[in-house]
Order: sequence, then structure tokens, then C-alpha cells
Amino acid sequence: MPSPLSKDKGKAEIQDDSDLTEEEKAALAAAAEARQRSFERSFAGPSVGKAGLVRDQTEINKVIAEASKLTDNPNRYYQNQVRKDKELTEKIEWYQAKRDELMKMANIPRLEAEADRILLEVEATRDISQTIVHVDMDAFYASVEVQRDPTLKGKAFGVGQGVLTTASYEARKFGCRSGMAGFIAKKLCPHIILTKMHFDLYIAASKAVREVLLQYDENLMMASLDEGYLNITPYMSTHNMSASDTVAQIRAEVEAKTQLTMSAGIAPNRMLAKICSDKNKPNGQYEMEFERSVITKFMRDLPVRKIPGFGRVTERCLEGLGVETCGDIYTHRAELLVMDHWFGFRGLCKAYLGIADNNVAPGKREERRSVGVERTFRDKVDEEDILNEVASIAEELEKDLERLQYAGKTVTVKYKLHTFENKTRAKSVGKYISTSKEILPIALELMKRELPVRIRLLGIRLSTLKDLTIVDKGIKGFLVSPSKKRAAGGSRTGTPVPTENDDDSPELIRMEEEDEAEVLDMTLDDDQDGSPAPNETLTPPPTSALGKRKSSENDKSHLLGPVCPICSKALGAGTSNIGLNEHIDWCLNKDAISEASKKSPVKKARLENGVQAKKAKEKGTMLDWLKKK
Ligand code: TTP
Ligand code: MG
Repeated sequence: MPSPLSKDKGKAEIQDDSDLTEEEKAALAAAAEARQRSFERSFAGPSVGKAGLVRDQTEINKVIAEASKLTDNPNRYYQNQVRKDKELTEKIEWYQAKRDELMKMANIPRLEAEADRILLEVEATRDISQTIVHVDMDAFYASVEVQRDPTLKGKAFGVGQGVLTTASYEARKFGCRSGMAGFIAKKLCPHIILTKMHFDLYIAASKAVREVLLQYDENLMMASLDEGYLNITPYMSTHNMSASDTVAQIRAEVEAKTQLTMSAGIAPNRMLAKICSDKNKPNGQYEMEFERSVITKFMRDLPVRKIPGFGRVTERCLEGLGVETCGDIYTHRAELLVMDHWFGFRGLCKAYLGIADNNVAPGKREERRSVGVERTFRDKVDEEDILNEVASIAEELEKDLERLQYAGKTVTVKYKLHTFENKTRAKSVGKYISTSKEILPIALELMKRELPVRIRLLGIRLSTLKDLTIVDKGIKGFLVSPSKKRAAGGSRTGTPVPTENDDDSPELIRMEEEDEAEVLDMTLDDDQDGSPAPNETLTPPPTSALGKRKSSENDKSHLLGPVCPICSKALGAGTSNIGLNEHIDWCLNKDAISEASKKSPVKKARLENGVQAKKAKEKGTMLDWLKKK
């Protein structure tokens, strides 16, 4: 990024600015301001882009940040946000430094040409033959609550008392939204009413909606209680109806049957349909033109955050690389291509082009084997702190179980030592359990036996599940795919560096978060998804340079001179490709080993055996690609 500040002066540590020029001082002030705004934004939560939030978000973020300072729990939440923000900032700086390092030796026109070639390849996969619809109920729990208690109609209210699962559109005008702590909602909207939840009612309403939808596509893909995907292509053709008429009819039927309104998006793929369903919310529909040029134009100005699967962390990391809209992906394609390993270039191309999966098929809820929550943090040793964390995770797990409608018999506590070793301890009980009150004593018992430990990840998982939606045959399969609301789906995976997913904030239920693929070597459940997220989400940040690798291209063209892309060393004019490759292999292994040795003796040993380096090579990385010339 061009900046009036020299690299060293740009560092936050500057105390004395007397030797700075006016331009440098202004740049510093702007950077500080941006940092503060970004920090305040970290309080905004995952549902920050929700329909109906009309109050100025910057203002809201300030109120939330201020209110968070005043919790009973002496600043723990606030301090945690401060820590996480700092770590995310470091992570972004690391990405920036990596980008600069790789770009220093890159041949930009050639990188751009390669990026264009990949874009063409991705473009060739575009399919606009199917009409996909995403439907999403408006303020779902809140609307059901109004049916239960009509006095709530027209009022600012939230559903859920400790944490809001949703807010009425009247409350959203004040900035109240899903995932927000009740006390913060009250700060933003002092007259807000907080109601209890009534899951049985939401499930019944969802079932009624689903019955209507199934008339239009028997392969209906429910993504949660209140949203789903349909492929209406066959229906349109057999009934000789347009997409918009079909969808208007669906919405009218749903409303007639349930007295609840729904919004819908019509597009050639699931990602676009989902984005579109939010466009005319509440009680509206939006149809994307099935035209390549219209779609790409639509994507160009779309903030990356609007892409399902791009959460807060991805948003900020991409922003750090100059990418705020999908159009910026193209502008920065050379940098993003060299960052393929961390950002998944093909996924970004898909976002830029508006290309995604158009497959609509019922998910397989019955395949879920467990529901779990994990959190990562900096090393924790304090026993009380660890046990508090267990309690807080158990509460979060209860919410996920309630939401996903599961109970289970086996409680597993998983932790990761500071040496990166994973341990799990499990205990089964004779009856199905699902509340924190039931899970916590077991989890505590399991964890207490392990103390003292120095850990950096903690998780609780419930398995041997029972599907609580299978009350009778009619409801079976009703929640066919818990997919999209994946964070709520339980799996929290972690990197050594905290991510948005290692949140111990009141953001109990995090929907629309990015795929928790920021994983080194652990995943609690593997039964997520069905999500339309087109992206390959971020791979591990700085401390996990050897984490998950992305596939890359097999291009044979030269991008760099005989300069090692890892250590920047010039290898001499006569160095052949074989010589360059040998050097890169050596460098990769050397980096891998030194990286690992800073962290884990176990990993170090594995790496020294060449296992990891071989794995990385097999999977293919940007570096492999750079090597293949
Ligand atoms: P959403 O469809 O995301 O929200 P909504 O239906 O309340 O509002 P909108 O009009 O914007 O679609 O979620 C559906 C329901 O899922 C919501 O009513 C409550 C529940 N939910 C949670 O429990 N936790 C969450 O974090 C979110 C976002 C939703
Ligand atoms: Mg909804």
C-alpha cells in the first residue's frame, strides 16, 4: 500500500512525532482513526449487515463498545475485544508484509495474465440454466412471537433475554439485532421489550412453510428453520410461469397459510439468490437478470462482506489487502494470486464473477454426529479461568443444541496444549442431555482431572445424538440441512491465533460467519454446510504458515526471475529451473521446520521427517505453482 509514511515511521510505536512532516502526521492520525473505527466495528457482531438496521452503524458500534466496557464482568468482554482486535491487526499486518515480500519479486504483468487465465477458466463454469430461489422468513422468531402475543405488534422488541436471537424491525431501527447482548440492546433502545423464546412455535411455523415450498421443489434444501433454496426450473416449465410470478405465488401461499411474510431472491445460483433475497426485505423479492454482464456489474460494487461465507475476519483481512468490494478482487488480482495460499484465489474469482453452486438438494441432517463448540485463545493456565471458559462454552453449546434441536449422550472435552498437542476426554451418560446444566458438570469433571495444563484451545462436543425434530413421522427430515447457519451449527475450529470464532462475547449464535476453515489440525464436526459460500475461506494466518494449503494452478509460465520466492535470495543467472526448485524445496522445509520449532516439538519432528512439506507439495500451493516453470 503506498503510504506517505516510511515503513519504520508507520509503526504504531511512534511516541515523538516532532520529526514528522505534516503529511506524515496526517497519515498517522488517519491510521489511528481507522484503527479505532475498526476496533469499534469488532463489537458490531456478525449480523451487522441485517436488513432494517437503519441507524448509523458507526454510531451504533461506538455505543456498543462503550456499553461493553460497563459489563458486570469487569471489562472482561471489552478487554477480550481489545486483545482480539490487536491480534487481528497483527494478522492483517502479517498478510500485508507477506504480500509485499512476494510482490517484490513478482512480475506483475505475468501475474495478472495468469490471474486472467484463471478467471477465464472459472468463467467457463458459469451456468445460468437453472432458476434458483432463496427464501427467508422476515424477522422469523419475532413474527411468530407477534402471533403468540399480538400486543407486540409494531413494538421494538427482541426475542431472547440474555442474548437476542432476533429483533423486530422496529428494534432494528435502533441498531438492535441477532446475537446482541440484552443489556446492550437496552442501551441502544431503552424501551425495547425482551421476550422469551418459544421453539415449539418456530418449529411448527417452519414446518408449515416447508410444506408450501415442497410443492414447488421436492428437492427443497432447507438451510435453517426459516430459510431454504429451491430450484423452480421444472415448476416454471410445467406450469408455463415466469420466475417472478412463481415466487410471488409461493410467498402469497406461505403468507396465506402462516400469516407470516417471507422475502425471496431469484438468481442462477445459490449465492446470488441468497444475496438477492436480502435486497427487498422485508416482504419483498428481487430477481437477478440472468445475464453475465448484469451479474458481473452487480458483483463489482458489492461489498465482499455480502458474500455468504465472508465473515468479519475475512472482511477485515481483505480490506487490509485493499479489497472492499468484489470489484476490488479484480483490481488486486496479482496480489491476491500471490496470496492464493491464504485466501484461495479461485474462490475470490468466483465471488468476483458471481459464480457459485446451483445444486439444490436436501441436506442430510440425520448424518450429523455431533454438535460442538471450540474456542481458541492465547495460552491459558489459570485454573479458574479455564473452568470459567468451560462453563461459558457449555452455555454456548446449549444454545446451539437448542437451535439445532439435538440432545446427546456423550460429552467430550477437547483441549489443545500450548505445544499444539490435542487431547480429548469423553464421558457417556445414560440419558439424552442438552442443557448447560446437564453438560457442564460432566465437562468440568473431565477437565478438572487434566489440571494443571497450559492450553490454547478448549472445546466441548456432544455426540451420540438424538434428533429432537423427529417427533413424529411428519416432522422427520424437516430440518433437512442445518447448513448455512454454520456457526450455530456448532463446529468451532481454531487456529493458534484467535479468530472471530474464538469469541467469548455475548455473540452466542453466530450465523453468516465465515466457514471455520481456519483450522490447523482439528475440526469438531464435519457435518457442516450445504452453504452457498463460493469462497475458499482464509487459511491459517501467520503462525500457521504450514496449515491448510489450497490447490493452485499448473501453469508453466515464468513469473519470477531466478530469485527464491521464499528467502528472496538471488540464485545467480545460470540457475536452472531444477536448481531453483531444489532451492525452493530446501527453503520450504527450512521455513517449515523453523516455524514449527518455534511452536511444537511434535510438529517439528513431523516436519523434519518431511511429512508436512511433502503434504504441502502434494496438495499444491501458490509456491508450487511458482516453482513449476
Ligand atoms: P434470520 O433469517 O437471519 O433473521 P430473521 O428472520 O429474524 O430476520 P430477517 O428478516 O433479517 O430474515 O434468522 C432466522 C431466525 O433464526 C431468527 O428469527 C432467529 C434465529 N437466529 C438466531 O437464533 N441467532 C442468530 O444469530 C440469528 C441471525 C438468527
Ligand atoms: Mg429470516
